[in-house]
Amino acid sequence: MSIETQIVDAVIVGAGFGGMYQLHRFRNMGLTTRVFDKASDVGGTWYWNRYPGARCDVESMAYSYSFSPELEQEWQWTEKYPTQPEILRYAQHVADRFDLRRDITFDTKVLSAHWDEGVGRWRVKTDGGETVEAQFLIMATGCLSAPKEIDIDGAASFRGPTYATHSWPHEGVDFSGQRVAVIGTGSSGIQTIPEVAKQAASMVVFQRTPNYSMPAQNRPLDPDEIAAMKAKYRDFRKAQRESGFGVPVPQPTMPAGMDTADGRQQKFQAGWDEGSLVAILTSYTDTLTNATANNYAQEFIRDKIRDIVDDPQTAEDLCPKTYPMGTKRPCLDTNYYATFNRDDVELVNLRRTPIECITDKGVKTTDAEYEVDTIVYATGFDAMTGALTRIDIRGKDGQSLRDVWADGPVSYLGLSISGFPNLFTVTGPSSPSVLSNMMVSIEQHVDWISDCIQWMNDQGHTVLEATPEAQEEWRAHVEVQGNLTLYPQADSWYMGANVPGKPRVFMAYIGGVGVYRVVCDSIAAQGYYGYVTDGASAMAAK
Ligand code: NA7
Repeated sequence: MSIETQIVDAVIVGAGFGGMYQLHRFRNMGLTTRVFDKASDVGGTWYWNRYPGARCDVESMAYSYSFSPELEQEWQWTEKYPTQPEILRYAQHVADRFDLRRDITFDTKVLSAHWDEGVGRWRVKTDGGETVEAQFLIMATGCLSAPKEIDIDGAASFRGPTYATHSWPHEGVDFSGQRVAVIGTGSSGIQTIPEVAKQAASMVVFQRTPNYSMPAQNRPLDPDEIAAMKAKYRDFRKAQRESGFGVPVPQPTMPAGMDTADGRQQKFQAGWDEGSLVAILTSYTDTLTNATANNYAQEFIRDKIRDIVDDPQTAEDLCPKTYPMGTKRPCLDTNYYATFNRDDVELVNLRRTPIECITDKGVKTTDAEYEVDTIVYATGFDAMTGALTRIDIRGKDGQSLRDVWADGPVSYLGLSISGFPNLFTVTGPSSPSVLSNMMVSIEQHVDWISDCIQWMNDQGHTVLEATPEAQEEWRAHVEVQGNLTLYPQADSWYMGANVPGKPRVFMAYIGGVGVYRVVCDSIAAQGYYGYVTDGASAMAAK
């Protein structure tokens, strides 16, 4: 049976926080919209990443939508840092409150999206056999949503159950009495290791690169502080939008080298006690740009690790030494380092003894075979580009996004790609995205995209495309900005370095969300500088 092709104004791929807000905006603009998501409900990253200990590293009252003051006032967060179940409940509440689900098709993957120049529409095909045509295509597919494939030999031969942090079973996992291996010590590993260790009979943690982590200092929220924030929410939101990371923090006043050793110790200690991802990074003006300044912060964290961890060799193995602090995503934890003081937890340093393969019984390194009952993979994502290139996206002249990005992603503002008309990426590569509070970046992108489409409709334009020249101008700017920092020195997922064969490109804009917003607003105010549009005569295409 063939299903008739539906024609709508917009297709949105993804029903996480980006896709949900975009749908809400489009509805208010009167656009007919279809949203597709492979999950069975809203929530995006928070739908999938249900591993024990999963929590946001941005404070709950800051990691929430600002577009509805009523929503802001009625929702009650319970902890300083929200857990995954609480964030998912929030997403579900938003879906209910704004009646979003009626335009979202769940359990459905978008397989391809091809631009049809003749009619000026995207032809979108799903694994449900449906074809939808849309004037606009919005990719709200998330920055960390395409899991990295397991690149360890023999993974399929293990006879016990395996779990991946990025797609955790909804019913949870009981690790009681189990010998558990955890592979990966990024943010997901660092959050889940202490929780699983509490349950398991024993645990072996396989660490390739140690991370800089700080205690989250999480705690229940006090009713008075909730009320105080709700009273000043409008001002707080403004400060978020104008900040660097989407989290208002005091501006640093001096380079680290100009402070005394005691002064530095006090500032770093204050950041450590505060339990904030950016506090130590923003203690000085040059922590992310000057190797010596960065080393002060590194040493502070390494000393903390040595203080917390009893066994000197384990402590040294947990100390990151091969890249500047902050250039791989730093982590917040709850009892991560102290977990290695448990008699039933062992750390294996894969730099000394690399994994050779997974066997039927467990994990084999160059030194030993570790027999376990269960393996947990916390091995990360094909970040920033994976969710986009895994869909067969073809723009003008049939050119494929995979080919266009073969040497690394290029994009105008992280919003548009030359050669791909009427396609917008929410928090795409070369926008601040992962270097910011995602909620702030998502709302800014969705608002900008919505305003742009409104402008097109008002002007009678039906097609808009970034020029190659403007895209190159932005690409070069992002590269220059990145090269002023220490970020390119790390083998991070920001650089694509975690996925074998992926081109090495710094994929985020480091100028800060406040500056970036000014740039985007200026581009809009100039009649969308860097874009070409069709004339009013092309209205017939719709
Ligand atoms: P990350 O941060 O990419 O961490 C993945 C971890 O898995 C990291 O420690 C990797 O070591 C390790 N890894 C990956 N592949 C292997 C293999 N083959 N062998 C051993 N170890 C491996 O992903 P997360 O899910 O923790 O966090 C992603 C983001 O989500 C996080 O930054 C937050 O923004 C939210 P490596 O460092 O590559 O040596």
